[in-house]
Amino acid sequence: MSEITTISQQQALLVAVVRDGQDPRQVDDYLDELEFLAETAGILSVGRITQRLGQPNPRIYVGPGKLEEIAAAARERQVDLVIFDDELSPSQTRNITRELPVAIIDRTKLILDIFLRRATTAYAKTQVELANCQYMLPRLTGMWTHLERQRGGTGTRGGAGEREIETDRRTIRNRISLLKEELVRIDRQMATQRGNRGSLVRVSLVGYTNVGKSTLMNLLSKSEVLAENKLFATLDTTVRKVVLDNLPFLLADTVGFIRKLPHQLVESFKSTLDEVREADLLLHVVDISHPGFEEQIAVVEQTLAEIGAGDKPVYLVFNKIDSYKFVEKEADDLSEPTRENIPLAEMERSWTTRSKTPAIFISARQRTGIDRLRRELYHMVREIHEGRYPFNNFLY
Ligand SMILES: Nc1nc2c(ncn2[C@@H]2O[C@H](COP(=O)(O)OP(=O)(O)OP(=O)(O)O)[C@@H](O)[C@H]2O)c(=O)[nH]1
Ligand SMILES: [Mg+2]
Repeated sequence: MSEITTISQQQALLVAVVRDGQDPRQVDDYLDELEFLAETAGILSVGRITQRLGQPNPRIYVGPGKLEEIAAAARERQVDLVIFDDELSPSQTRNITRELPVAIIDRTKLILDIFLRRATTAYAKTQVELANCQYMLPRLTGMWTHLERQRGGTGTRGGAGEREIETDRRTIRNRISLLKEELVRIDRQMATQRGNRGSLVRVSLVGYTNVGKSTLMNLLSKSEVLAENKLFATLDTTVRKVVLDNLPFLLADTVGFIRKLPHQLVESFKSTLDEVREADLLLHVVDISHPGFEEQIAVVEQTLAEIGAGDKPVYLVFNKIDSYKFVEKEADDLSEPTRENIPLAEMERSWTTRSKTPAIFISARQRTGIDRLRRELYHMVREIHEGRYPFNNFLY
């Protein structure tokens, strides 16, 4: 939906709270990710401000002194907005808006804005608009909305009276019921479509955003799904029939996951994710060149559990081995080895032997390991198929 604030070509300050016990390197990774999210939304990040706290301040997210520092930095650098790395509560949003000279946006709204822009099909648009309305409803005061703009409001400052806000709320509530009805209708249609797919084994590509799921989909199914170096390039599930050595199965490419994926989005993408929930096998794609890949695996596993797909058989596909960085440790360096100090071969050995989950190391870009991936996938699909149809030799 284009009516609600979308932002472009603006400059922003990034703000994050570092929880006690969090490794500063990890916080850097988090802010890199927030910067990448901002970039995907067309926003240039010009500075980062962090504060170490046990928990974010319930009233204003950071401490009062820190908020003054942020206000001063925003003025000095003449940024257009401040981005917070967590979802702010409606009251935090109001309180912070009062203290800062520029507009604010939180991680959830940033992700919602990216989804709003990237949604192309009617289905994805409906899902995203619903999530966005649910997010906006309790935040109508203090946030700049299209409704304010329409009546010539004052930009970032809430100038609307209580009555007008009540009208806005009613408008949004009505819109929410309409969107929900629309989704129920499409859901029914989609369920029928899935039902019509018959008895083929279903495999779903899942994983963190930007790890190479669509690239792999294109490689395995010879299709042309959009793959690019942006977060959330894929919002709609694409399903293709793939045939390996006479063995046909269905392969689905799905929306990527991310840390703190807004719950409104998970909720409204429920049916898109039904494809994952109903899959026989998940290809969990991991970007091994990303410094935080282990945490990304955990985020994906947690999200899978949340949508009720936590107990599916998984094949771990470690992608992007071509950009894996290895830094040899100096002999006199006695510090704990970090991930960069582990050679790829050792990483591979430990993942393929240590876990019960089958794993493979590949590069979709350079096509390394793809034949082996096809072979192993063939055997897994075949096993599922034979388990289901013991008397069917599936040579169609
Ligand atoms: N270096 C390297 N880059 C890769 C590889 N595979 C994919 N990429 C790049 O990674 C970026 C993301 O690829 P996608 O296939 O769009 O990733 P995705 O997981 O579908 O991402 P979303 O749909 O946004 O969740 C693109 O720029 C790809 O070219 C690989 O093996 N090595
Ligand atoms: Mg994709």
